[in-house]
Amino acid sequence: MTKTYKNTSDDLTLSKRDFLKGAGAAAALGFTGLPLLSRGALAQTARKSILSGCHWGVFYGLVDDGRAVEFKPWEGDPAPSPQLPGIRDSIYSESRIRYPMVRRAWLEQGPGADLDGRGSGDFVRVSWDKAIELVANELVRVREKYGQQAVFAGSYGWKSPGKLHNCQTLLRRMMNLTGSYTNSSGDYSTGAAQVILPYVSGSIEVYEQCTTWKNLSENCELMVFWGCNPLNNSQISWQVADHGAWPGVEMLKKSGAKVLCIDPVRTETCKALNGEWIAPRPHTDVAMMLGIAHTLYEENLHDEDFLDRYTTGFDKFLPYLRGTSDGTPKSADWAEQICGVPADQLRDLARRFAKNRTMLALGYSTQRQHHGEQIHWMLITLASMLGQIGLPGGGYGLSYHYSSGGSPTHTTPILKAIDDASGQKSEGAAWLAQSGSLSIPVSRLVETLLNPGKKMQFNGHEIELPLIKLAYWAGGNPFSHQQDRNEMLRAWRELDTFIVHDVQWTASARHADIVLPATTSYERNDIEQVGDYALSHIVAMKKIVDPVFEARSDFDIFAAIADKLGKGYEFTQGRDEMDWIRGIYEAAKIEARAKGMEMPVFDVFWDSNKPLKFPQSEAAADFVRHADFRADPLLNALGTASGKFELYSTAIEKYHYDDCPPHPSWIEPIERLDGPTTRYPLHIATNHPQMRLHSQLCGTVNRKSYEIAEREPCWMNPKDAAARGLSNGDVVRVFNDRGQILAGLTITDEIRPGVVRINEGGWFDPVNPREIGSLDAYGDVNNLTTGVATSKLAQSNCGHTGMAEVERYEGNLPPVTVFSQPA
Ligand code: PGD
Repeated sequence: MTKTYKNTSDDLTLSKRDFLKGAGAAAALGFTGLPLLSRGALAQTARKSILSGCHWGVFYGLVDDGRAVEFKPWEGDPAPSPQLPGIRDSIYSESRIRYPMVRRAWLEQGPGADLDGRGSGDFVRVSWDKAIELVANELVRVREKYGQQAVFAGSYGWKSPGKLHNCQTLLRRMMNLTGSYTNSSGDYSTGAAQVILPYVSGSIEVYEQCTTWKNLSENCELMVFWGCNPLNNSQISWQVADHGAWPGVEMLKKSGAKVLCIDPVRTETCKALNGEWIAPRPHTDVAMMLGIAHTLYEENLHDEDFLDRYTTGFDKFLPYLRGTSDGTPKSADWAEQICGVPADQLRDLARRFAKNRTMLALGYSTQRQHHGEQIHWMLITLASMLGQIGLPGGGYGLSYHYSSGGSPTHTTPILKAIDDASGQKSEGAAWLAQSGSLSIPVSRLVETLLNPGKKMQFNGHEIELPLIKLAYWAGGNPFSHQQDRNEMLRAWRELDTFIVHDVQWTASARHADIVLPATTSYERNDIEQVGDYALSHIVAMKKIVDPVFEARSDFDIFAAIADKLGKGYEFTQGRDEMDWIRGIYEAAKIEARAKGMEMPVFDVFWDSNKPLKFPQSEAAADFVRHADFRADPLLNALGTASGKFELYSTAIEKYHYDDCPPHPSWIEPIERLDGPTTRYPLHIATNHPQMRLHSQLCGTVNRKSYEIAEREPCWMNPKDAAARGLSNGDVVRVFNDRGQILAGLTITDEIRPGVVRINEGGWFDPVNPREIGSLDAYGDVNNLTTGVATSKLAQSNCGHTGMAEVERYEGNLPPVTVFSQPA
């Protein structure tokens, strides 16, 4: 049955009339307030207001005389991101890439020339025709000389949303049509968890929907945010953000549920909910959880029925927990020595968790650490012992902090994106992108460049690291996201050629040999869904202004390269931008009809200047994670071998990995605060920033809201500052054996003593780019973090693992140069 839904002024809603009478009739009958920007209206107004959207939400671009003057939030956004001014500025800022550029030595002397000179800014402007020819010829040269695998196109990054202009899919589409390449698997966000969780709960789980905020507000008595900060991180989504976390947190606040925040930093969420703050030593949460689990068991507070019915392997985990297998009971007293939280408090937590309907909400940063696989496994073990998984308001949730997980899912068709021409499904998530001649774990490129031919264990099998001579990046910033910048610089010298498409002169673009200027999403048309979990609307990501300087869309760039290599038609299929977008919409329209809904015809949707809203069922509003499994564990068995939560994995046991045992375990990381082998006194927390998305928008006006003495801020507890004689606003040198950066000091008691916070995503700005280990003038924290992998199982990144020392910088202050055009 086709449903009719009420229109509101903020969004375009589904209508039966539209189905029956077609586009013209629908427009004539008019949805209330439709369209804000009819073609007639456009002609009459000098200032245009054009609906669009991006990672940060749905917004309007206000345009005067062809220039975007403001980005204004859409009326339906419950919590617009404060980052909007920077989004507008990303079109015009001083760090915008204007023209195709080639590194002079590479252009004049050929691939591989003067490798130390990468990053020194000596570029030559070339025409688009010349740039396309250089790229096409170099692809052919490298493939012929070294083999297809020598081209790396596993390009990882947060790019921009949009079902057409997904630059990573487009890169791989061009590569697949013209040959092959080495790909990457996994992602930097949840690389450890997404590999171990299929063994534990039968799916990657980290990106699954959580029990809704509404359900929490009605049923949860104790909400535990464990390294989990929705009110910062849900500003952005992989698609277009819906910001449902804000009303969600508000509901929780009104419900009066008790809130506990376990985090080295007192987060925005903790402050907004007036939560109780417990700050363990970073990287010791597994020990803390074990101490709580031990108390649950010793005080008989665990749920044996749940463990029997819904899990396997508790009997094999128990000897470890009780210490009968290794002589060390994982008691609260034992845990206190490691995590620094008093044993009595841990015992009290165990009792409170058991007594109340408790939701354990875990964030991703806790697994972006050495041995990061253990924590999600241990959390599920703890939640299993509490026996509340699948009950309203209880259990665990792994994405409350991400893309507004817990914001109820709407009934909607799923937009089908352009594909990578591999014949495999690879749209959307990076870990599904498996096309290419072979694939390496995403954070292992540096290791691969330094060790071609080396054999590596990865998730139960052996891979051989390929020889790579050309790396091609679009939509990512490896000189921001990869750990241990100086090791990376050494590795990059193994490459003959590094090609980057970007919008901004990021450190990656600066270290490239060929740099191609891409359009921002505001200079092209696209289509996307709102909310990774909510899926509440389909929104036209409309072009707000014409491309500036010589920027071209990645679609056009890759189409031109494919054409040069004889595959132009195969790449575009003879369709232009709007043909593709219309096709994507039409396919969704057919799917919607099969679900009993009728979407307006494309032109009505596109011209309405409103997002198209989809309905939400009562069941979705009250969704409880794993309720179906709890109700019927046979019919709704999990995807594990046993169909239950596996607290001991016989599959992992067979791998015999010394760094990933077959049950959740506390294993000392290579370095941590007060750790046995640690050489530096301060742990570096590399949180996600509040006023940019990773490194995106670092080159914009938003920086003015947080920079200190023009540098990235470094948070420090007053006790640590006093011990070093430091004052607020000092420029400090933060250093360890791996690297050194400058930063601006903020002294605050919202961080635990012994921990400093420098957000990830600051742009790398070496004072002497030719020198490995040079001081970074701005403050890219990945100079300081370790490049080791989490373990042989996931081979993921440890972006939060790193210890350092901080001192006042007494030398002449080097200027920050990374936000201007290269010399
Ligand atoms: P972004 O800054 O989003 O960082 O790493 P990622 O590489 O994703 O980079 C995206 C780049 O794409 C930007 O330079 C942007 O300008 C460009 N871009 C955007 N749209 C387009 C487009 O349409 N076309 C082209 N050609 N380019 C475009 C993020 C990664 O960092 C992630 S996901 C995580 S979770 C990790 N987090 C941490 C961490 O917590 N701590 C540390 N120490 N390190 C981390 N690294 C990881």
